[in-house]
Amino acid sequence: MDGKPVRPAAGQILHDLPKKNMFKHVILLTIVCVGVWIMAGFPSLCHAQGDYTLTVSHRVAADPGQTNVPVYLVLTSSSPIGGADIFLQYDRNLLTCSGVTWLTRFQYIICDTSISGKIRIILRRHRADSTSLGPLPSGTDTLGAVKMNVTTTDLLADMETPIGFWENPLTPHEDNRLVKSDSSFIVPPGLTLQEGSVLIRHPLYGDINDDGYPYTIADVIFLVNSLLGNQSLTSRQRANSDVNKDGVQGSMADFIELIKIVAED
Ligand SMILES: [Ca+2]
Ligand SMILES: [Ca+2]
Repeated sequence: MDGKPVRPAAGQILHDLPKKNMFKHVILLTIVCVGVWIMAGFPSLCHAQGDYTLTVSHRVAADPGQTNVPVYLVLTSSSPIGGADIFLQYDRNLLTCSGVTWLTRFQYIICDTSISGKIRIILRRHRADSTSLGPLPSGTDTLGAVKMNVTTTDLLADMETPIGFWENPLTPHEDNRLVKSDSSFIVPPGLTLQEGSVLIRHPLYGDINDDGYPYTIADVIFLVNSLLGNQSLTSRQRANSDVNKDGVQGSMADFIELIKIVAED
């Protein structure tokens, strides 16, 4: 009445206090709930969209001249998969594809290795007129292995050569893709493609018995026994036996070159 602000009674303050605290608690609870949703709910939302990866074996060690070196194709998927289209490319000057073996069953397989440096693969778990093989369950499967023959050329040092995924600019769709059980496709970036490689180890020429010491009497004896058919060589020993570096391993010409160098020492 006298114009002064009316101070709330002590009882009124005590009555308002729980309401204010409750308001704060509601805001706090909302923040916590949103945080929990982001931490727990959002990742599951990503998972629902799917995690799909095609991986080629990385740094597969091989020797010059080695044949049928397996380079594995691995599929990881977060939902069932009915098939895959894969287009690989590699350096045809260093590697040659000698074939493909399958470790996962498919009813329909096309594997075209006729173009040097390219491998085109089409895999389907079941034909349109058959349902005897269901889709691959989610998880990780080794689909198969591309087998590679390695050049015998002297590369002067260790060399890692990639085996990657290729997209043909002339095809109207992605060449690398997965087929879901509802016949829809999963393509990059939804599908991660991890390229692999072969690591070609440089030989220690002249070290036929692979003991770390080249051009010794023991190496001569080892190569003689190999030429006589009494000694089989590992891929490393065969690579080391190309003493004259002409790309022909363990030949009579290599033996003559080996004798010459050992005699000079
Ligand atoms: Ca040796
Ligand atoms: Ca040779």
